[in-house]
Order: sequence, then C-alpha cells, then structure tokens
Amino acid sequence: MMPRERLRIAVQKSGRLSDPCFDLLDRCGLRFRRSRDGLFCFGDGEPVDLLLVRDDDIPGLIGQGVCDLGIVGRNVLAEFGGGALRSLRDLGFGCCRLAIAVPQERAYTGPASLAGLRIATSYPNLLKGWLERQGVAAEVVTLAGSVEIAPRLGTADAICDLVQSGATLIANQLREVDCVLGSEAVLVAADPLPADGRRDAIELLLRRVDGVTRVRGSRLLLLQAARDCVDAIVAALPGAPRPTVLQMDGEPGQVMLQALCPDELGWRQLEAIQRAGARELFVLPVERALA
Ligand code: PRT
Ligand code: ZN
Repeated sequence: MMPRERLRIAVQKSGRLSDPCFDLLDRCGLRFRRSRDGLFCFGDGEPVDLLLVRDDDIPGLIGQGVCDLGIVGRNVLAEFGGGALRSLRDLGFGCCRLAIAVPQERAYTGPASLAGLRIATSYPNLLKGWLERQGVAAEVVTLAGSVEIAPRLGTADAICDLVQSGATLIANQLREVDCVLGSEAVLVAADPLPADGRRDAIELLLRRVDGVTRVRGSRLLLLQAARDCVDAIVAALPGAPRPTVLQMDGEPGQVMLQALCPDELGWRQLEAIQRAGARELFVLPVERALA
C-alpha cells in the first residue's frame, strides 16, 4: 500500500452514529469538503480526511490499513474487530447495550434458563463468548436484521440484540433479562499507531476530543450573592463543584461566584440555589476546554 501522510478516519456514512460523529469532528475544529460520490471527505486545514462507510466495515478498513482511525460502536468493534485494533477513547454517544430478551411469558431466573434454547442475534461472536463464560449451551441463530420478530415467527426462543430505550422490545412483547455488553461509540485505531507524521495528527485529534468530551453537558454557572450565603449556595450546587468566589468591587460583603457544573442545571436546581441567596444567575453552555 502507498504510504500516506494524511490521517484517514472511517466514519459511518448514514446511520445513528453519523450526525454525532460529524458534530464531534466539527467541535474539534475539523472541516471537510465532500467528494462527488459522497464517500470521501477531504479535510480543509488539518491533514485529516474521512472515508464514509457502513459501520460494520470500519474495523476491517482499519485492520487493512486503509484507514488509521474509525468511530464505531463498541458492539461492532467487539464483534468484527481483530487483535490489531485498539480503542483510544469512549465518546459518550451511541449508548446502548447488547441484551438478552425473552418473550414476556417465559420464565427467566438467570443465564441457565437459556440452556437448550435457540437465540437469534446479529452478534454471534459476542453471544457465543458470553454463553461460554456463563457455562450455558444454547443454539445461536445468526440473523442479519429484524432479530426482534424471530420469537413471534417461531425461528427462535429468545434474542440477543441492541437495546436503547427498550421500546422495540416492548412493541414485540419481549422483556430484557440480561446484558451481554454495554456499548457506546468509541474512537478506534490500528495497534500500533502509525509512527510517521500521522501520529501528530492523531495526538492533535485526541487532545481536541478530550477537550470536547470532558465538558460535554457541562454548564458554567455565574451568580452574585452576599458572602454569608456562599456556604448554603455551594451546598445547593449539583455535582459538588468547587466554585471560584470573587470579591465584587465597591460592594463589601458581596461576591461573584462561578462554578463549572457537570450536568445541565434544571429550573428546580436554579430555584434552590436562588433560595439559598443567589442573585443574577446565569447558566452558560461550555463548548471546549484545554487543561
Ligand atoms: O448501514 P450501517 O451498517 O452503517 O448501519 P446499521 O444499521 O448497522 O447501524 P445503526 O445506524 O442502526 O447503528 C449504529 C450503531 O449505533 C450501533 O452499532 C450501536 O453501536 C449504536 N446504537 C445505539 C444502536 C442503538 N442505539 C439502537 N437502538 N444501534 C441500533 N439500535 C436499534 C436496535 O438494533 C433495535 O432494533 O434500535 C432498536 C432498539 O432501540 P430501542 O430504543 O427501541 O430500545
Ligand atoms: Zn451496520
């Protein structure tokens, strides 16, 4: 294969991970121009390009050296990834779990209840590994899609599928009984990492990804208060951040307080902080951070 100088990242072309991936890369300051066929995105500025593909192909493309990095669900990495890949970062989106579900009326007291059953899944490797670790012998029925209807069609007794809200299971009269793997989108790389100039681009990307994910969902709270109220206000802050307290010019006894709160601040929380003596409360989104 021709040596490459530009970093190439494999990203899902269209699906659940696409929008959050583009959003993350955008927040990392990466801008792209799409090729006419829509499969390639050429990076403006940084030497980083994208290849837009089906998510199942991403581990293979990295394994073959066609791409250096990729963004996929941990479920896909674990099912299709070989030994030459490593996960660099958990990205905090695409969260779901690979779960065992059985028809509502079927009794389940633990993995042993699955012995001798037919379990439909699109993740045969992960399911087989889990069954083995549980010491349970069951038949794994591999299906490409629509796993959730297999019990009603009579082609399986149970399923092993991705679950997020659980609505699909309920709509198919199934109930979730065990978890095979917790998943979220991960940034994956070839192991070892390239030793040439692409390494710098990877390090730049990792620093920026960290700067974005570290403060995702955080809010900066600004407020004014009498110094006497500070303890009560701090006690009312969610996530117990350590605030900065500044003396206000020309107003003895009055302070300005700023705190980075790890979660969104709801109205009830703000009202509690206000009751503790705060005035002029401002809640600001936090976009990125550099340590
Ligand atoms: O075309 P391509 O192969 O690229 O896409 P795909 O259809 O294989 O994948 P896609 O876009 O559906 O999902 C991509 C990744 O998103 C998955 O590999 C997971 O890592 C992650 N993810 C997060 C999910 C879900 N949540 C999810 N809910 N993937 C699939 N689902 C499906 C699940 O299979 C089931 O049919 O949604 C249904 C369950 O959802 P709830 O909310 O009803 O429980
Ligand atoms: Zn797929």
